[in-house]
Formats: sequence, C-alpha cells, structure tokens
Amino acid sequence: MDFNTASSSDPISVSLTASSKSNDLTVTATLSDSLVIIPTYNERENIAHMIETVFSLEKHFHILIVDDGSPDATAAIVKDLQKEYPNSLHILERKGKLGLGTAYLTGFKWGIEKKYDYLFEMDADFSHNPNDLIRLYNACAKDNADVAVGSRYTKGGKCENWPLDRLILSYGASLYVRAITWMWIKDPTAGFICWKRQVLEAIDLNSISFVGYAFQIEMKYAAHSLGFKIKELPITFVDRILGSSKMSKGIVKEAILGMIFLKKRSLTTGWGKKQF
Ligand SMILES: Nc1nc2c(ncn2[C@@H]2O[C@H](COP(=O)(O)OP(=O)(O)OP(=O)(O)O)[C@@H](O)[C@H]2O)c(=O)[nH]1
Ligand SMILES: [Mg+2]
Repeated sequence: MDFNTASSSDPISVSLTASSKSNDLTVTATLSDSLVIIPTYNERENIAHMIETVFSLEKHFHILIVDDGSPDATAAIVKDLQKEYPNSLHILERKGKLGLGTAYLTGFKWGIEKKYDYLFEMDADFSHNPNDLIRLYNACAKDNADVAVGSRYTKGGKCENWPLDRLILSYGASLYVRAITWMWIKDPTAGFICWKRQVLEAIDLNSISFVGYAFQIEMKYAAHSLGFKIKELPITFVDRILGSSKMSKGIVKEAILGMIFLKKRSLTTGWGKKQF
C-alpha cells in the first residue's frame, strides 16, 4: 500500500510509504523551512547537476526554478526531475526572457505565500557553491541576521577565474554603490542571499523597479533602509564553466544610472510596507 499526503503546493508536506508485506511504516520526511529560488535562462548544461547537488546537502532545502521559456528546454529537464522529487522541486514557467529581477520577485511571492521561513537567491551556473547555502542559512536561523549575503569582497571572499575586466567592473560597481548610498555592504551586487521571510514581507515587492545587477542593489538597499540586519559571509565566486553569460550593457547601464534614482527614493518614499 502506498499513500502520499504530499502536495506539490505545500512546503510542509510528508510522504508516507507503508509496506503491506512487512507491516513496516517507512516515513520519508520532505519538510523544509527553506526555499532556494534559481532563475534560469538556457541552463541545460547546469540545471540537473545543480538540483541534485542541492538535494544531496546535509540540510533539506526545497527548490523553485523560475524559467523564462529557455529555448534550450531547461524546463523540460526540471519537469523530468520533478518525478523524482515531487514534493521538493517546483517550477514556475514564464513565457519569455523577462529578466532576473522579476524572476526573483515572482519566486519571492510564491515562497512567501507558501510560508517558507528562509528564501534564497542562487544562480544556476555554479558560480555560487551550493554548499554555502548552509552557512547562509545558519547566519539567519542561528546567528540572528535578517539577511545573509554571500560576499566576494568581504575579508576571506574571492573571485576565481574571472576575467580582469569583469572583476574591475564588479568591484568598481561595489565602490560606486557604497559611495552613493552610504550602505556599507562590501558586495552590494551579490546574488547569493538568504532572506528571512519577514524581510521580504516588509518590503513592498511591487515597487522594486530594477531587473539586473541594480535589482540586487535595490533589494539590499530596501532591507537596509528598513533597518534589517544584513550580514556578509565570505564566499569564493567561480566563473561559470558551462553555458553562456546573460550579462549585457543594458544591465550595467541600469546599475550606473539607477543608483541616483535609488538614493533619491531612499530620501523620499522608501520601499517599505511598514516604516520602522
Ligand atoms: N528566469 C530568468 N533567469 C535569468 C535571466 N537572466 C539570467 N538568468 C539566470 O540568472 C542567473 C545569473 O545569470 P548569469 O548569466 O549567470 O549572470 P552573471 O552571473 O552575471 O554572468 P556570468 O556568470 O558571466 O554568466 C543564471 O542562473 C541565469 O540562468 C532571465 O532573464 N530570466
Ligand atoms: Mg553567472
């Protein structure tokens, strides 16, 4: 006899398998308080390995893939794996390439509705080491941070195999952001993050306006402006080995010009549903 109480829309779900031969009851818990959101666009070389790696970690995380109609059929690979992980692996499919920022916002809203306590941002391309998910989780769940950021530029953090021009652009952006916003986060464009749900609930997500690197800065600036505690943890960021980059000049331009807008906004309306 097999019975399964799990619903793919319910993060707090339990699968039960009972064997009628032995009368043994085997309980496989698929509970998780944590959702790792991974936006994907043409990541067929990486996605299966990434999903398997996250599910092999000591702590059990759920995964939400937000795929933007990848022409390389990334979504089909994910849907195939859902047969193996029906309760832990989720996918939202959007029709076209709508940008990383809106992919995360869609994922955040989904995860908030399902009441996950910790929501993570992580790239599909292994630039972020999935093993670090546990350190980010512990910073929020045990060490009292509201937001934990995997940081390349805090002491102990580094970038591996990045071309010099990318490194200069990224590090230069971090100095520029710090000079304009006075937000003393060493890696404001970082995209490897653990958010406590309460932080995402406090930010008016509908008012987040940027889609590329500027999205990462805007989210941190919103949390910072609302008085949440942001902790940086050193990570080693590795340049992608498989697949191709979606970086564009438009993304860089958005970040450069967007900072002025963000500074102005922080002095006027802010981002909060609640003002502290
Ligand atoms: N859903 C969705 N995902 C995206 C989009 N653009 C990028 N991504 C994903 O977001 C993550 C980060 O994108 P990357 O192309 O790796 O960007 P990057 O890390 O700045 O650049 P490289 O590492 O040099 O490739 C990856 O998992 C991408 O597949 C998008 O428009 N929609
Ligand atoms: Mg990348």
